[in-house]
Amino acid sequence: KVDSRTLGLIEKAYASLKAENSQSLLKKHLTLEIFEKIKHRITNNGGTLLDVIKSGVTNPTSSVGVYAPDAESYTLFKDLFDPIIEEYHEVQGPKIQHPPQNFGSAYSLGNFDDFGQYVVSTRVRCARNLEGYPFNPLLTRDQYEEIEQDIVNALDSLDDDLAGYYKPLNSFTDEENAKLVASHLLFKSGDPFLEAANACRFWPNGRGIFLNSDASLVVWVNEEDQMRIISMQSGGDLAVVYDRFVRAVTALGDILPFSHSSKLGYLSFCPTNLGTAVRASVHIKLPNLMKNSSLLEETADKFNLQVRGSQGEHSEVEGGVFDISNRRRLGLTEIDAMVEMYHGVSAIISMEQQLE
Ligand code: ADP
Ligand code: CIR
Repeated sequence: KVDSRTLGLIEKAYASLKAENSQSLLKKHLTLEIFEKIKHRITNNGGTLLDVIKSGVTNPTSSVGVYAPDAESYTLFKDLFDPIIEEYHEVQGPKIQHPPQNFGSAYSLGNFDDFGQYVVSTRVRCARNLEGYPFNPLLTRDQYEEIEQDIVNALDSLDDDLAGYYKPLNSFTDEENAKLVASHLLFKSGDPFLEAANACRFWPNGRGIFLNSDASLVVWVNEEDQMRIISMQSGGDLAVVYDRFVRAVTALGDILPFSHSSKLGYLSFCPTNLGTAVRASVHIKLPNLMKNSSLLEETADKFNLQVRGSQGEHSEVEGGVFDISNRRRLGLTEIDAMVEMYHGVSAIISMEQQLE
């Protein structure tokens, strides 16, 4: 059971959640009944309901609002997590299920846009965490550095086009850092959602990025998740980007023990990234649809796509560049998530062309 001081903070957080105006899934699903049932609970690593809800309570603009301090929290606090997972991933059927991993064949996907008219660049990423460690808010500085070292050792074994080098975040000057963020290779510092979730302790220590020689394979270490494995390049050749992604994830998975559960698939800090943990996105220019944002939103929704801004989540659309990706990651296989995105983005491109 949580100590009385923490319980006081949990009660206070709940009261402020109830008082604030928020569209978050946290606010919607943390009913008084569920709150009373789970507020005393604590995981073996010391994770509490405060760790789960603090980001959403501190940031009323959250769309989701919860994070898991460790793998066990997904079971201990499932009365809150399950309805959020069901709604975000549009889980069909009476219970949450996730199929076994299936990367399928990259060549069931194609190239969006051979003439480079719409698609600026294509990116496929997944989240991975290491078995045996909790997530951000419960990690010690030593554990961050241990995880970093284990990942760097594994990255060292990548060869051919995947081979590259690791750079710790604390080795970058402010200018280098800003340049890498602007070119979409590096994560931002100071994300208010992560900060409130206690995910930025000891920053920038234990954090960094790996880049292969042409920056088409990027690995983020100890940001939101312990690993984000990213394949990206300019243009719209989704098949090539996905093929590289699958080769990198498979090679790293042969060495590193990824945190996984049969019900939820790959385990991640944010419940939106469970399951396949895959987000496949294009940066895309849609001048006609831009003039009709409700039509774009409606179409994206119909194809289970999510629209983000030009600098990622919670950013604005700049220069007419949208980030469009699959929204569901759990309850379908990797290749199904990719095909869903491929069909949806292709449909959006056709619609844009019809508006000419
Ligand atoms: P994540 O993809 O890791 O969930 P974000 O939405 O914050 O998180 O995006 C991370 C970075 O990746 C941002 O700089 C974003 O602009 C960039 N990005 C996303 N999709 C693409 C793409 N198709 N091409 C280039 N950069 C991209
Ligand atoms: C939020 O709740 O808005 C942030 N904690 C981020 C949630 C992840 N969002 C998403 O759609 N993948």
